[in-house]
Amino acid sequence: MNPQQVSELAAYILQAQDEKYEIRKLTAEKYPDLTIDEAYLIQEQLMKMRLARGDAILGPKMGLTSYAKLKQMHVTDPIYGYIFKSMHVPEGSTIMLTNYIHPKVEPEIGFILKNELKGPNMTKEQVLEATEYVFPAIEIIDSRFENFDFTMPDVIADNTSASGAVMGTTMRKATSLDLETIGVYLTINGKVKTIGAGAAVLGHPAEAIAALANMLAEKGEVVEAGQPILSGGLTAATTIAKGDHIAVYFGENLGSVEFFVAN
Ligand code: OOG
Ligand code: MG
Repeated sequence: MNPQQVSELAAYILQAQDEKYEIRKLTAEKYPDLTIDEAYLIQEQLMKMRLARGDAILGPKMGLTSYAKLKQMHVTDPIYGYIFKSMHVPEGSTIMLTNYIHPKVEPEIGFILKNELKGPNMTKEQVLEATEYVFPAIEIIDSRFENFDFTMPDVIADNTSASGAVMGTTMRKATSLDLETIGVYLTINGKVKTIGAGAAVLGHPAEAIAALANMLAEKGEVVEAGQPILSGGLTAATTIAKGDHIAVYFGENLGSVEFFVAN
């Protein structure tokens, strides 16, 4: 794949994201053999295009880190992408469905590091040592592909369906919680839709941050301190609709997060 093809595909995805319409997945027609490495090049190009127009990176995210997510999306491995400033949804605020294509929500545990993390061979223990706080979050994902259907390279090129992040204001020391047994449930209009526990994410959510550091190390990059990092959906994702009130509740005093969808 040459640089011009990478740019064309990034522009194709970005336009769908900007104008809120579904596109055919890249592997459906012209690029059935798209590789994971090529897909990350497209993601990187997409990122450059966003930065060039004044957007900024809020922090990295891991995706497809739980069995529930892998099974729901029919894929096999964790991936990473980036949450941008333009995707930030203030806690308790109301979003417009027209700003999305077919959004879904998932409960996540966020991390903020006090020290940068440099792979390879990063361990969960090293992640916990480097963690300043964990916080509760809801990610809004919105695949640009028809029917939310994609292969691994497609979803990587599409910046892991990143579309919105609602970050809770509760900040806890990671070492003060049991992040394996911590429970979580997500409600829509007061009805419980999904339930999970911290261990759903790679056995321990800090493993997702270690995996991020180890993947970034292949490119000579680090996980920076001070940025919010999402460790991946703890449960399958849930579709949202007009008028919904979405809330996520964590155990261990990690608190809750909520937002609304306008009518
Ligand atoms: C890909 C993004 C996955 C997560 O937390 O697992 C993700 C998708 O499911 O569309 O963000
Ligand atoms: Mg997610």
